Amino acid sequence: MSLQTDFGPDSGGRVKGLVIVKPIVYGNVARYFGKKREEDGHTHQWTVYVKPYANEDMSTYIKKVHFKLHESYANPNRVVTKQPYELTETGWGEFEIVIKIYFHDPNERPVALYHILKLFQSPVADGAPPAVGRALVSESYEEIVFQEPTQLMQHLLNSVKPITNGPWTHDTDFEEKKEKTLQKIIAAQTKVRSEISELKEKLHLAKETINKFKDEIAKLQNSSGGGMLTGV
Ligand code: SLL
Repeated sequence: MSLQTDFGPDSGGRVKGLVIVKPIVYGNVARYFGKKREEDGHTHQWTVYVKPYANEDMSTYIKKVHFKLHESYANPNRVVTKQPYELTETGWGEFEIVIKIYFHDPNERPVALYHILKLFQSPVADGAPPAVGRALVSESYEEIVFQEPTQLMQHLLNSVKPITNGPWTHDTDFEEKKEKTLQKIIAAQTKVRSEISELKEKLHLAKETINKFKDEIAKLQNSSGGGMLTGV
């Protein structure tokens, strides 16, 4: 790549204080065959993927993506060098897939993501009825954070172009998820605050009671001239 040589072996050196964040979505979709396949016992077709959260062509800065599958697969190390960064397979079981993203800049360390391949619908998925005739989706939002990238990487990250001119959507409504998560955090905060103030109130009462008893004891000790308590 001529650009790489333009910037020299150190890719132009690191840009001090610069942070560039690239939001991504990774995960899998899966579809049940409807029955177990005779020849190999496979039950599902699935696709594991990494895609940009925004409508951006990641091939500008991504060199390749490695998908490391379960050892039961013939050649578990699969490399995808072109967009879309995805891999389709069939199988019968769930397992962890290691997704490793390599960048064009050799000075930028690869990033690893861990995804549990999901084939089977959870019994209660957010109270929603099981998806019938529809592919199951299990995906996550993540951000690749480039801390002080090199000049080359800065150049590549800032020259991304859109992939499509059409609409750009995801199976998961991450905005809604974000809002719901935020509401949950606020509700938890409110609960913790009220529990703290309840406990403080209890502590205050307990201290008051202790002081009352201390006073009583002191009074009794004074009135009995410091001798034994004789009972009231
Ligand atoms: C399980 N721990 O027992 C997991 C392993 C492995 C899934 C799941 C192999 C397909 C093939 C396949 O689906 N492996 O190449 O025949 O659930």
